[in-house]
Amino acid sequence: MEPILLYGFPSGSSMGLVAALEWLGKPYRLCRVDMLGDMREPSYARLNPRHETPVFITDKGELLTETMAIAAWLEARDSDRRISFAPLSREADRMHQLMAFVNTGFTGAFSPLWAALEMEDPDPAVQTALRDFGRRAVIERHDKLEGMIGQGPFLVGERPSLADAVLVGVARWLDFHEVADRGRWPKLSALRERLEGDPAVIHATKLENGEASSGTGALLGHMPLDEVIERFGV
Ligand SMILES: N[C@@H](CCC(=O)N[C@@H](CS)C(=O)NCC(=O)O)C(=O)O
Repeated sequence: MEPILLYGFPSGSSMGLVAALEWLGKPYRLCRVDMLGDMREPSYARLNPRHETPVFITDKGELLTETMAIAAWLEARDSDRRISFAPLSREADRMHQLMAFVNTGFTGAFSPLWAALEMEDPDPAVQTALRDFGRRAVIERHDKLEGMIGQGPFLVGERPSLADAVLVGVARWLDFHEVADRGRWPKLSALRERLEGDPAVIHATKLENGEASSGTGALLGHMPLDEVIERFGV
């Protein structure tokens, strides 16, 4: 069977993995998950007890969660090196380094901002403190990432890789939370612009928004969440 990626909307980090599947060019299926609704239902725990996206169903029908584990699965099967680099190469090391940075500190810096936004019965003082702490953390992590970006057009090498895929879904949260003008980080801003204009990212964003997009043809279609839970849930 073809692997299936469950990606979340609105504004999920998993949008970048959809783009990575397009760049990879091998047949895949998708399942679109409403993070504010279906993902919170008890039945979703059969796919991921932490109630998070992304979730991946491998070609053997096995469940795999965590962005870094899914990226590693794709990398191991990227025989044509479309989204990764030769094992043991300097580029592969650098790609792993950047992916780890983005998936940990960079992504985590937004947590207080999400917590402030999603508070059910907000205490204004706590909300303000969370926003302030979150803004400072996001700006600090952006400063650090700006310092890590080289002179090339993408995070590593001359074409988008898994590192760019892990970044692209998260980087837009800067604008969503109105933390700062993206132009404050010129290299990161140029990279984001390049990625946002990439056909695979445009395809992934359209799907996330509920619009039709066939992409390059590797996407074989969407599966309803109920069916995925029924067939692959534990
Ligand atoms: N460590 C996980 C984190 C995944 C994660 O936090 N996903 C977010 C969406 S981007 C989520 O599902 N959050 C739960 C929620 O929104 O309630 C990974 O890297 O895959």
